[in-house]
Amino acid sequence: MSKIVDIHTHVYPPAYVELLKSRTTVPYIRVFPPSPTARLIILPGEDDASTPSTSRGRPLGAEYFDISLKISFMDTHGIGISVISLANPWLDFLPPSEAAEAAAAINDDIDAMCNSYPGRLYAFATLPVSAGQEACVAEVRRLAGMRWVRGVVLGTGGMGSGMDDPRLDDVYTALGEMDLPVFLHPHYGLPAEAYGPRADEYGHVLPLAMGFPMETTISVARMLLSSVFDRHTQLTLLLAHSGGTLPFLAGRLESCILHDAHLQGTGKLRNRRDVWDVLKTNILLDAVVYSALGLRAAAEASGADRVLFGTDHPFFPPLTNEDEEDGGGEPQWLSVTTNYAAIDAAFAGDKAKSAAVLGGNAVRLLKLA
Ligand code: 5CU
Repeated sequence: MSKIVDIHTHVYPPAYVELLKSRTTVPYIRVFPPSPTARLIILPGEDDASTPSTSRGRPLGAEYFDISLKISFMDTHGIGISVISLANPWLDFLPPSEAAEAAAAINDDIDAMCNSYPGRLYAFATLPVSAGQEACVAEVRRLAGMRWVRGVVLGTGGMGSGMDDPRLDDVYTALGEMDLPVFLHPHYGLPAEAYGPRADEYGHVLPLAMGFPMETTISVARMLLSSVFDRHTQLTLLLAHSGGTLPFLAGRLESCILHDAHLQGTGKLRNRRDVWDVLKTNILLDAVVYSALGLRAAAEASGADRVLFGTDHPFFPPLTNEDEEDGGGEPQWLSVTTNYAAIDAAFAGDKAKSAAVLGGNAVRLLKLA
């Protein structure tokens, strides 16, 4: 049987945890006495003292930084290989003068983690985005010497001005030349007003379920509108959460482009490749969408040979252990079993497609093993 590969699975290396502990504003780690539990506060808007405690970050368990717990999690869920990445907000917030050194240290740490479990862990590296294009290109070139690195993770902010920022051109060229995909991941969500009044009564649901996917969708739409994929035909983008809403909205995006007098008048998009072409050529989608319907849309948009299983570990842990059926061993995470069930249902009867999404696509596309 082919291996299951998890390409959406995060880690905060211990040095990053120390960095967050040393800070006093978001992103940071702090306790809220009288509770002794350290909480990880990373999302914009999460640090409002008037909100209920569940909105104030999440408890920081060892699963966020202890790589041996990643391996236990993999074993519990039958996952053979994980491609680990630093979680949000990466190094987006660092002063430019600190970013290059921090990125190199974190990438070395993550590569060493992979090396301690040879063949079970690979990595998407981090770039010193606040330090600018030269620093990013230099780090991309340095990644060539790292045995386990298979791409880079970037937030939708890019180098601070979005993924359609022309200053990213040299970075995209370097990544394309080295055949390193960008794992594009949301963090910032939508402006708070978009969630409307009383949003803080609803925990993290609106930013995570609605904000994250829309953020990714808008980011890729901007790349398409600014001809990034026409200039960088070698660039591969792996989109978190099955592309947000891109598979569903691709037709509308294409139609709006064709009907936009201003855009057409600029002539910039005259020789552009259409949205469908880019989806099937430059874009990979993870399978972290928790439904057969969402997965079918992803497979229809980019091809079942371009959809890759993921878990989002260590986020979305079980809230209780009550679901544990046999009362022994580690509990299965609902967030993972839901994704397995969705893959089963989406490709019912087509074992080859299920196996490809569960691992075969990742092994082939990321050259694992
Ligand atoms: O639960 C969360 O806040 C998150 C997050 O911040 N990043 C992520 O990748 N998944 C869930």
